[in-house]
Amino acid sequence: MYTPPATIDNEELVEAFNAYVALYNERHADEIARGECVALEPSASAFIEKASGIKRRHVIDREGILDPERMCPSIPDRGNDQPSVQCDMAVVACNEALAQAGRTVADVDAVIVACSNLQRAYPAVSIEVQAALGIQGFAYDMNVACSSATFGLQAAVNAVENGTAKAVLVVSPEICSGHLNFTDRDSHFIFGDACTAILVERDSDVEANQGFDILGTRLVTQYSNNIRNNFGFLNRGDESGIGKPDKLFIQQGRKVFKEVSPLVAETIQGHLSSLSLTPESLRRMWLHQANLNMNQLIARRVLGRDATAEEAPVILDEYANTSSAGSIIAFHKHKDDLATGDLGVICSFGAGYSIGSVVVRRR
Ligand code: CO8
Repeated sequence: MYTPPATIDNEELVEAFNAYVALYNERHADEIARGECVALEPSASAFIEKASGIKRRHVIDREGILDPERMCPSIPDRGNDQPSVQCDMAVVACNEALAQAGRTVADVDAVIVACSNLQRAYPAVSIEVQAALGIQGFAYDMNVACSSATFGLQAAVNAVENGTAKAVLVVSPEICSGHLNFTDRDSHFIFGDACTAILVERDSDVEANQGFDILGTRLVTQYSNNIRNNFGFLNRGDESGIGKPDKLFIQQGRKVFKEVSPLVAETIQGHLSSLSLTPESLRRMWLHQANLNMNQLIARRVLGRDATAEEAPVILDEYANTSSAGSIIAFHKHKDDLATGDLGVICSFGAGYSIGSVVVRRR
């Protein structure tokens, strides 16, 4: 994985948010007094940690986010002859994945960039990453929001199984700070930035005791407007909508929590059962990292009891929600203690709604 070096803890984020709120309320004092405008309310770090489990987040840029006059990352535009920000992140993560697998770029013939937001429409970021790494073959981008990485894993498994590729890099450069509304009290604390990469190869190409077998993948989608972002190429067709909150991340957090949690638990249970496995046989669940309470509820529903921190590890405190990278970061940081034959499930969930379950076994 690639982790941006800069971090923002809850106290720093709340201090900047509350300075923005004071400025806003001061500047709109007359309209607020006349009842034409609603005064903004301050945020609180104690609420953030209790409601979400998040303590800090890594970000591409701190200064812009913490500037009460700006409230968004400051990421300078780059010329077309420079690598894009997402390409830079992806190359670091891919090189680490290859080194861990004992492979070189010559062993890889496909790249899938799977993430929530791409920094441009075209050319595909994945093709830029492919060129930057020097990989022969093909590449494409895909987006299924928080489930991009697990859906990307299934696409990679399909390619390896049907022979269109022999080894596929699935890379998720998530710059969530780019589309988070840092002036929205309900969600300003939710996201962080990171990039993960996974190498998927044919079973016969992997040495004994190396990596994980993918026993199966299961994808589920169900349409919902409860997590939405209307930013897109048609925005300029109606200038009145430009800059409105719906052109960034918006959600009905409570509804998401209530609707998605049971769906995720059912998906994992159904997936395990289709593989003739039981929840008791799981050594670990690497769940999507959006909300600590949500993960505890899902793990409890799957296992029929509370999960230990070892059974359902949490990286939210350090990284916040990194969209599709979250469950893969949990996997990356909490996989080395597994013994040959140990079973686990990587499970993402998020906008769409979309759920991706990947059952793996330590080789
Ligand atoms: N500080 C202090 N108080 C606050 C704050 C704040 N910052 N925000 C809200 N409050 C108050 C509210 O006003 C409310 O007060 P009252 O009870 O008096 O009305 C009280 O706290 C409770 O508010 P909520 O009901 O909103 O709080 P919740 O307990 O529901 O917690 C969460 C909010 C943390 C957002 C929670 O609902 C949650 O995490 N839900 C799950 C959401 C989820 O998993 N979403 C997944 C989205 S991620 C995804 O799919 C990827 C999308 C693509 C990536 C986008 C990148 C930007």
